[in-house]
Amino acid sequence: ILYNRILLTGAAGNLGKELRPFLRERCNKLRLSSRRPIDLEGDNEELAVLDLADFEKVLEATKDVDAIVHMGGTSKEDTWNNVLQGNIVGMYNLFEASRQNKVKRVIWGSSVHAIGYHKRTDVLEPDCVTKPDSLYGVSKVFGEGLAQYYFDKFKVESVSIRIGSSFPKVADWRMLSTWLSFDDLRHLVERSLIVPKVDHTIIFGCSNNDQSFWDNSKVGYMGYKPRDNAEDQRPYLEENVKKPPHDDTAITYQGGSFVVAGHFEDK
Ligand code: 15L
Repeated sequence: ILYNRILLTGAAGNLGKELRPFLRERCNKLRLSSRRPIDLEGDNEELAVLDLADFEKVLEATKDVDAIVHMGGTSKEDTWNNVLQGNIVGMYNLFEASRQNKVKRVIWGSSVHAIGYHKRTDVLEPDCVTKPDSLYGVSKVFGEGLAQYYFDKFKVESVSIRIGSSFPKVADWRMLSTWLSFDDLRHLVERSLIVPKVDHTIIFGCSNNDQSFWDNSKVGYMGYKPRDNAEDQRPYLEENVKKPPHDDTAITYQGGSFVVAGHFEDK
């Protein structure tokens, strides 16, 4: 047991679902937040149905919480209003509520899209210059800034995991560099919960990929030792997925297709 009560946001999302059973075993109470009601599974689960943009609800859901694993919000490029409500207002609400309720630590899913306009030939460290590739990426840069601010001023600790591509399998050629297996994701979240002092740490969320764009050696104190390697799935790509042309914008940059996606107008 790592903490008495953990709040998992985005509990019904792709990564929330992968983390839920694992977190359930590491706390006395796992509070799940989701925009829509979901069925409870373990007998130590409880539910908070809420929209992250609603501060009062977020304040209530963070009461008596020791740590937050925040996987909620918008997970792709979207209209400005959806990005604003889900990832900017939502992120502010979560940190402000954490300060008021004295939550010790927030671990959350930042993204490769915070640095997506770096070329794939660059090797990045966690303290590199940010280069968002979308409004979604801008919202992740905001989140990282907010996390740093709440640590510096209020000592709310946090880990911003810049998640690459966390999917069951390596599905395209870019993922040879960006893939994060679910096992490695769980290991990284566990390290983020366990390490005694994280201040505000930014760490790249990727497996031990031969073709990685990222170097986590400056945050070695996190003890993150990914075991999977996207390279093992190259045969699947060779057989099933067409190689993109070398001058494709979407493969020039680390953010892949997000550099060409959008810009969506609000309806
Ligand atoms: C992300 O940030 C998305 O949430 C995810 O669905 C993938 O698109 C990933 O980035 C990626 O770039 O592979």
